Amino acid sequence: MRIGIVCYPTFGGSGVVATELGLALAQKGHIVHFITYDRPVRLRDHQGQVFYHEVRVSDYPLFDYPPYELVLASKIVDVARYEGLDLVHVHYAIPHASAAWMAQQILASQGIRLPFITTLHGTDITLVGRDPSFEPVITFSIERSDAVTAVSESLKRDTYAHFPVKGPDQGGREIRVIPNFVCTDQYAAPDPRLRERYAPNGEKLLVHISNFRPVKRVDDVMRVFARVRERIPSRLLMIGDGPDRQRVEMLCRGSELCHEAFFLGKMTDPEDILASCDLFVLTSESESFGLAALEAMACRVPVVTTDTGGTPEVVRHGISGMLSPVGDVERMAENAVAILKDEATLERFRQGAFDQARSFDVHTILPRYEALYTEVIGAPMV
Ligand code: GMT
Repeated sequence: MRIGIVCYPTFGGSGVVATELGLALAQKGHIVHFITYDRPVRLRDHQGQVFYHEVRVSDYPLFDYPPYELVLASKIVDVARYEGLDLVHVHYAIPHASAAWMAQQILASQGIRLPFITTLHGTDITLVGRDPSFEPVITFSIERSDAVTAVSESLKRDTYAHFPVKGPDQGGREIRVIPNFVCTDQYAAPDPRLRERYAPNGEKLLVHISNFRPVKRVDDVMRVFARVRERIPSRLLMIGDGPDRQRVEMLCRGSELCHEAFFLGKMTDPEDILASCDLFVLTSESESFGLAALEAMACRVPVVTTDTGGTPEVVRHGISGMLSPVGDVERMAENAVAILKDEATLERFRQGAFDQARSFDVHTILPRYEALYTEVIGAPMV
């Protein structure tokens, strides 16, 4: 198949999933065209099956707001016509789904059929998407997509709850759940040099990865760490960057934690570090899936997280990690200590994490996307 993928090229989970999906599809022989405004950060070298088309908005003085969505729609039209796309798969509804719909209409006027699939990732529904200034466009593009997927059952429920989208029982739109995935055979082994650098005295290594937005409650990560280190010698690695990083980093510098917490910034391939850690801490207010937690589990790292949105679909309490209410830092710290308290328990959780990650392996999930593509391409034009 010739597949167009539209996504954010940044470190966010939706861009990572879209990129890994495109790379995995290319490995199976499909031709993949990424259409976005910058080279996706996870787009590694490939073997001629993957193409990247940059969407560049011209800087005209009249534009207080660059019309990205229009240029994206034009680029989808261009790539679809000249590369003969069979379909386009957009990740994150805003503004990709409505741009794909616009491209579809333009192509239809030229006698070309281009089905599009929209994958909902989380904040496009639970946070940004709920803003009334976006709602009508999101509802419309969900209804007009040829197929819609959500990355968790929780996100599917949220979509029906927050948008006036009718379910299949009312003759409306079916949203299929296709969970995010990991390539479990690609993950790195622990690196003794990293442990030597960050945990030179055999401390336990806690790690957090996010975009440091308010929804991640990164202050809670620090609070959990402050409590854990009182009971178990430990260090914390903070990976990523975003609006709350500086404030939290300043708070940390002004406290006794400053020599035990390391802010490492954005990383393209965090798995090298993840594999050397003992516990992943994710304290989000809401999380439709928690891809970073799944990537940690694929590196045999158990997860302490909040019981919110899709996290219980990813992390099994008592097996691959532990769940507790949002904001309950005492409980999260207790959970962390319960996992880290002795090597046998930690090893049991490590194995549980890896086994659970394997149920989200790319080899299991990818065929579900391929089947959906085949179905959508073969469907009659409406
Ligand atoms: O976490 C973010 O805010 C980024 C966002 C994105 O779209 O890049 O992540 C969302 O999509 C990820 C991939 O499907 C999910 O793993 C994250 O749980 C989801 N984030 C939230 O729901 C907050």
